[in-house]
Amino acid sequence: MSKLKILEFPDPRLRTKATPVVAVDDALRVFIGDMFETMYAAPGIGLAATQVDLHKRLLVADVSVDKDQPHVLINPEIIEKDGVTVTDEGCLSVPGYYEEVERAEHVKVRFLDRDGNETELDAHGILAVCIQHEIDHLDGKLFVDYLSEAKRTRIRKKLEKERRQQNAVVI
Ligand code: GNR
Ligand code: NI
Repeated sequence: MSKLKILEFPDPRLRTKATPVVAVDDALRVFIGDMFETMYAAPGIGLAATQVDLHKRLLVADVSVDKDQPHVLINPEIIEKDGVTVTDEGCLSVPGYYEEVERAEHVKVRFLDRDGNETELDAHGILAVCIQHEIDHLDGKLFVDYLSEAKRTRIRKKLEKERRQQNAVVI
């Protein structure tokens, strides 16, 4: 297994619309293992393939306290959603920033599991929020897109400045 590099806002690759997975094979399962290693190490509760520069419709999530309830969603489709919940969201691709975002409280999602079998999941609360956040990544969308342009620009400038300072250290 290997830990993957997570792309950070405003990297333009995060704006790529991912295309459907066509084969759930051993190579994909190795990559899924790498995504879990990357997500747990970060640590995060979800990770979309887009964030690790694979532009395929694939996400992993584990919102459990003991990190023992892994979910793999391949080609996920939200087929029902209802209710409203507001969460202080963060993102591994927008490190250090947390802002309130409104999303559906419940989603029913249809997807292929890691064996390629079609499955449905009823998700509520933080798992529902996480799945919506990850599917947004697969569509090239970030949680900062729900904020005002002023807030998004402030976050972008601060992250760009941090990046410049980090790069200066290693010269
Ligand atoms: O680790 C994460 N925490 C989180 C908290 C609130 C709402 C969404 C998330 S997802 C995030 C990991 C991540 O960036 N996934 O794309
Ligand atoms: Ni994210």
